[in-house]
Amino acid sequence: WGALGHATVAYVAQNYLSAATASWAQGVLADTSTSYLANIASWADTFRSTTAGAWSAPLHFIDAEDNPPTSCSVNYARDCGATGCVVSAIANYTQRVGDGRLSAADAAEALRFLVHFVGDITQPLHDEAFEAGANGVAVTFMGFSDNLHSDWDTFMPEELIGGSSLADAQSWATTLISEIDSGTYESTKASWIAGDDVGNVITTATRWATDANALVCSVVMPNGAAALTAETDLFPTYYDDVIGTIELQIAKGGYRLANWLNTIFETEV
Ligand code: DCM
Ligand code: DCM
Ligand code: DCM
Ligand code: ZN
Ligand code: ZN
Repeated sequence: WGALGHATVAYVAQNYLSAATASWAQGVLADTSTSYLANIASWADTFRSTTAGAWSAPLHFIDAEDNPPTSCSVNYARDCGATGCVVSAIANYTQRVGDGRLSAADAAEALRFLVHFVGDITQPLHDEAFEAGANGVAVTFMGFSDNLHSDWDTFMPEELIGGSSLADAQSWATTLISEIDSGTYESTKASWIAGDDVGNVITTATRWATDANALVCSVVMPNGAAALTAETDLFPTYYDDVIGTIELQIAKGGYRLANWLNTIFETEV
């Protein structure tokens, strides 16, 4: 996701953190503001673009070597490369953030990475190898010639919300929280976190990746990528078809992140 998506995941998560987990996270991050998770949600994207942080670029995704739209799947042994992937990164930083022996700087870094990667893993194209997560799928959206990945990460969410500031993210999060509490997602939210186990992170995060990867076949490119490249403009028909899934995945990421951090705090810190 882009900055808007990551900050929205963070604000949704903040709403569901226990008071004790929130205090712990504020202490780790040395930020007692009301945007303590949102403020750091995109740090990992800034870091990976630096020379010192280039090693972390593969940790934002898992390149599932499947065959969309015919067949979607994630296989950790097949798909997580030697340099790591979003699943192994979530395992690493889940362990590190609960490890009291780390320096304050390393603990803060672990939490910044974890907040970001639990967001990225819900973006279907971060769980797909085809054309590097569809970065190589040329499309037109709102008159711009861009690629399908950037439309999912950034331009379709921004079209929905009308901006990418923290205030925009907070406003989107408020809407999603009300859908989680008493709306569209009320009856399915339990399934988003069912079986999540901080003691079996690879299994848990592979399930998260598999859930999002399935959407590549069913929602992102149900008729293949060439059909999208051939569209005159993805707006409005394709956008209307997929924007509900984008909202679902952002809500899911935030709700899952909160449960994950609450559980880490209760069981490991
Ligand atoms: N590091 C990491 N994951 C690990 C071990 C280290 O991301 N399992 C990172 C944290 C620091 C850097 O590597 O950015 C150096 O770590 P250390 O503090 O262990 O020297
Ligand atoms: N990305 C991905 N899968 C890949 C390569 C990249 O999901 N195989 C993501 C990471 C960024 C975006 O695509 O969110 C752009 O990556 P880059 O700047 O490395 O092209
Ligand atoms: N952009 C894009 N696809 C869109 C909207 C914008 O590729 N649907 C690109 C064009 C510019 C950059 O994003 O390179 C910033 O656009 P803007 O000035 O519209 O924010
Ligand atoms: Zn991306
Ligand atoms: Zn990322």
